Amino acid sequence: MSNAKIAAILYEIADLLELKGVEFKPRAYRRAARSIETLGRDITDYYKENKLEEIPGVGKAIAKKIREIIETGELNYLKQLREELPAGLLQLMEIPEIGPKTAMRLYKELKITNLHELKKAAEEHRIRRLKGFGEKSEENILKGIRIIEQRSGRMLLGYAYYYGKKIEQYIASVTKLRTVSVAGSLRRMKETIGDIDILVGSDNPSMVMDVFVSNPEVEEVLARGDTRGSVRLKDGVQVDIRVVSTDSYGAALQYFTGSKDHNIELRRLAIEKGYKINEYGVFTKETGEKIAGKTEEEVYGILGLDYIPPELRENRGEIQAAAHHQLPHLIEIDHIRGDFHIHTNLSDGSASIEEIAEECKRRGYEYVAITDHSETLKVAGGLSKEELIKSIETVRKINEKIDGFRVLTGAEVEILGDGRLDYPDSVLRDLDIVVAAVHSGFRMSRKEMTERILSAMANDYVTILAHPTGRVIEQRDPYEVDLERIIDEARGKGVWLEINALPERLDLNDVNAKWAKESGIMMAIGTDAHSLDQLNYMIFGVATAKRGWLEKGNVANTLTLNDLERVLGI
Ligand code: DGT
Ligand code: CA
Ligand code: CA
Repeated sequence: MSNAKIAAILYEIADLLELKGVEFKPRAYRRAARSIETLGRDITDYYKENKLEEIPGVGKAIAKKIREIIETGELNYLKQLREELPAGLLQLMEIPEIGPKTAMRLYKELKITNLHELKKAAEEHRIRRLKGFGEKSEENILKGIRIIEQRSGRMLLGYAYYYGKKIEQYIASVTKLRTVSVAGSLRRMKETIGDIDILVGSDNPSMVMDVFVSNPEVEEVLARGDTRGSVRLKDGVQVDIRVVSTDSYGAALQYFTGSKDHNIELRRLAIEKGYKINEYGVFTKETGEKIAGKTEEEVYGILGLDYIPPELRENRGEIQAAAHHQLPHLIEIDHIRGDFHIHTNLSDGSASIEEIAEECKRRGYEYVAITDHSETLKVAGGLSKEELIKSIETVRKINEKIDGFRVLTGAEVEILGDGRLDYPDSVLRDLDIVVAAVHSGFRMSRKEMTERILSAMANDYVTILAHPTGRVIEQRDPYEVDLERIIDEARGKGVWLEINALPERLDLNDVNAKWAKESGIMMAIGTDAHSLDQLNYMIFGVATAKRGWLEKGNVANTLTLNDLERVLGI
């Protein structure tokens, strides 16, 4: 049991007591926690020597608790406190605007129990309606949440992406340079991003740095050197920049794109071939002569490798494959001809079927499936049978008006607890696309959950299994499920597994998508869009597919409308 862990427990007690409105005690716990953190010696030594009470701030009561923690690894008192209040309330108090009293009010009046719910309430302007709150406090709360999201580690790809692109475009357009790119995990399109890295190739670095810090989005310049710098944007996002000479741009882009594991493997290969590789270029070991560095293609080429797309650079076999000219021909966004998962204003979305159809057509799609929620999911405006049948009629009328495009009828149908679907077969039969989904009862055993999903997949009308593992990134772990059996069933029944493109889902994820591909499964990307803007999430679905090594032929959205109609018999 480390000093840090024991201190953390005492801090948590302090916070919980504060929430409960207990006076004085929180301060005592914090004082003890702080002195344990900075003890400079292992606290278990004090324990063994029976000298815990010699630590500043540790009295009889706290010493007793520390002994319990060291002896049992747990603390009953903390358990009890935790049971009295939702754990997420503690996170609320990390926002400067929110003290214990406010946290309790948000809990009691708006039933907010964690940061996620707080964010939602602020975004939906429910907080400003509380007495004593206003628009300003709502804004401050949102700002506080963003900073915490930053601090607590990683941003969602869907969040970092727009900032990265904006800054990339700003620098490129002001400097007129073509050698400007995001790098790091963002260029690899990883599902979460630690910080945003920008790389610029230029022989005038001070000009580039001037442009970088002049971006109107910049709130604070954290560091500014000759060739590297760091800023914080107004929303709290941190961006790092490096400027390298143009003849090293390719080597630097390769190096700073990572991943680290990919780079380590590449360096090993370079050494094997008698070269040295770093962010400046590839050099011969003997004479130190530079033999590549201007472009990434050159760098990979000199090592005997085909060009490796950034999404694959995770050291999952891509270097081997590139050496043997066996890299996959990755799917691209331009291959996408339609979207299989959309919500309209008939359930909890904001756009009408017609607006969605027009927007999808404008994007060059050939089809879109309308998949509102089913009856049981009342919180999300699930459609009754009658409403669904009426919407099928609406779709038919739109299809009569619109040329060279087809709106597919569909539904995102709840998989009920016992594996039955939320509409009878007599209704499902009339739909072009049935997306089956689990939105409740996540806590089943692995066996129960697997059986539940398998029995839903056994229904002949199911086209797609939505977000197959149910995870929500950094909010909810995947439910317990035997994915191998799901994959087998999908292959046997011809059910497509979804790559749900919502930034907080990305489910299947990259690794599971690769597994499904290798198992011969067809996948379908669904944006799960609830507005026209969210149709853009297709980028993240495709990125996940690429990271899963998927080719055009592995993804149903690349089918032409004709082929799709033939495959589905619709
Ligand atoms: P992140 O920011 O945590 O989402 O992940 P990355 O991959 O963007 O990592 P970051 O920002 O620390 O560094 C950017 C890239 O720089 C990283 O992907 C690979 C390269 N890099 C950083 N440190 C090392 C290192 O120690 N060795 C090697 N070979 N490459 C490194
Ligand atoms: Ca990074
Ligand atoms: Ca970085």
